[in-house]
Amino acid sequence: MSVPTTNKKLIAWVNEVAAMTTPDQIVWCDGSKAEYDRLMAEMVASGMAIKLNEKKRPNSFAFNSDPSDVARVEGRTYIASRKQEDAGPTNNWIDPSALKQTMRDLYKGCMKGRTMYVIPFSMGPIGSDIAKNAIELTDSPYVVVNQHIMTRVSTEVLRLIEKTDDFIPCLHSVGAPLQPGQKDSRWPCAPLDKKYIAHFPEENLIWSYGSGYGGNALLGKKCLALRIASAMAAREGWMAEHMLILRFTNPEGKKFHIAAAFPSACGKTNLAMLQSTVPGWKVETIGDDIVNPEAGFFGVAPGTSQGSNPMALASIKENAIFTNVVVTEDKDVWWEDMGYDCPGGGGIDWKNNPWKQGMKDADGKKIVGAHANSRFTARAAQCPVICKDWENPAGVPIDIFVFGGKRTTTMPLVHEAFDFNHGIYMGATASSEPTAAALDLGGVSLRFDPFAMTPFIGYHAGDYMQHWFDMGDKLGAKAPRCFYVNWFRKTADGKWLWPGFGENSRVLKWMCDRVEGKVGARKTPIGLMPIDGDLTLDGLDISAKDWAELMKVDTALFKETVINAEKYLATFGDKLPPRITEQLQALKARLG
Ligand code: GTP
Ligand code: SPV
Ligand code: MN
Repeated sequence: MSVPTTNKKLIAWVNEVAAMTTPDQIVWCDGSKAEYDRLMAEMVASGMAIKLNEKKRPNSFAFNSDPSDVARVEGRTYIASRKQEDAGPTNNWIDPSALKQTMRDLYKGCMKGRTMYVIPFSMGPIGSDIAKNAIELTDSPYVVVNQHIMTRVSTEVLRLIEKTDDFIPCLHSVGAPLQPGQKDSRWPCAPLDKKYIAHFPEENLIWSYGSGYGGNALLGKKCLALRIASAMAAREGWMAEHMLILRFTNPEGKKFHIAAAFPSACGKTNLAMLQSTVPGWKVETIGDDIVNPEAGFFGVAPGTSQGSNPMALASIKENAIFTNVVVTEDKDVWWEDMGYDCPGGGGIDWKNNPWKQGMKDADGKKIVGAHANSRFTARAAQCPVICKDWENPAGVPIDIFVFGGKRTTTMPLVHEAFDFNHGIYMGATASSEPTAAALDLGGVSLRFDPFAMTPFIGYHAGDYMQHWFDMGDKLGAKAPRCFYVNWFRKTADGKWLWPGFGENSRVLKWMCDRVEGKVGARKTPIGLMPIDGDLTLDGLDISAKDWAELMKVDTALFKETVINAEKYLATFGDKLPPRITEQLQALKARLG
């Protein structure tokens, strides 16, 4: 294949990587439908992909990963800044030259027997001033088809690179070379101790080895748009955040833009596509994971149902990719809590084994059909409530920041920050119980996850917090209002206290009413909270007792969280912004 670019830097890098990884051939991708169809046909032929029922799920495909390769691997993710202190306490660090040497040894000959794809892609609308041009080199055709959906893959990106002589290089290999005649596995990957998801922030360089799954392999997502971008943003004075964005329009037509940072698998996709239950108020989706350069959704499948997220279901009616779900007998997809029993009673489970719903293992434990972190990939444009401004290069003005996480105790349904600096403290001390999106966290029961960015801050988390204060100072009165929510409070006997999902619109409306000054608030030690009656519960079946529980600030419990926060923040050493300490002391004083 001839080389479709004149950019010397790009050609030299592709040649250098090819010399190191020795693929059988190099294919330059163009992002066309023909390319997508060809790769899918090849993967169906090789057994890697299952073509789904054309009538039930047109132009859609299912994949099963290797059981060892099912989620991001935070323990194998590195920020290799020149100085260790620049990576900070929340990141793994290896000296960049040492890491490069280790990885070069792994990369040597690693694409043998495979094709190396050169994917020109843009994070953000192609050509926008704030979009980033990048190239992913990968030996995974699964990555190519996913990138077609998640990013803008196009030869136009090559033209821009020729003009600017600038791109972000992203190198990826599944780390499974093939010997002559060796049969490929269905999902090639390397063992955990050979996996490296490496970032070199001073060079805007990404090297990933050994995993084919999600954020480990679709390098535009967490690696580029969060880890590398957050480091660039701090240098250049902008922000890269793990947030959904939605537009909430009231009956008078006034639009509010809300950005919410929840940790992985804590409900960003749900909130981004919420079906408002407040009469006259309407939600439109702008993005579901990252502010906001993506072209698609890589969403958690289990739990996605007509009841919990009808707009996500509508987005995956066709042209979708499913990874690690159940493939039913009639070749459709199914997962736990999809809202109905598995049609036909079973199918092929995420491990590619025959499976029946209700099956139990030797210990009597239910065998799930879909992995808890199984995902769908779908174009954002297929979402029925996608906002017409979702690709507007000018962006949208954010009115409200929401922070939160999964807390079955302690955190009330909603509270508001006294001011932006207090909001930063709220975001900085957000905490969550672990989810299936990162399984290698050990047995921790609670994790502090500042701004839902712990696994994604590409530099020192203390500097990152200071960057929030600097941005707040720059924005002044234009800084968004800040709120903290918790949809996940449970009763002592384990039932959800709040119905959640569409009903969360009631909480969003209260926030908008606050912004407009339409309602007052009660001052509590932790922040401002709704005056009874302002957050409408009309038509909801919530007892006064449950409501009181949802709104309760248990001072003793909260003090415990503050003590833990103080311990956690102490790990930032002298990089902890003084204003965080001030907020912490003020909160302690208010709690008494
Ligand atoms: P990443 O894509 O991993 O960054 O995560 P995400 O935040 O987009 O996750 P997603 O929206 O897919 O979260 C799904 C999980 O959150 C499922 O377990 C849902 O059941 C749960 N969830 C979302 N909203 C609610 C809610 O309002 N109430 C309750 N109880 N659970 C919710
Ligand atoms: C997350 O884990 O926050 C995700 C999924 O959005 S992944 O892209 O795999 O990181
Ligand atoms: Mn995410």
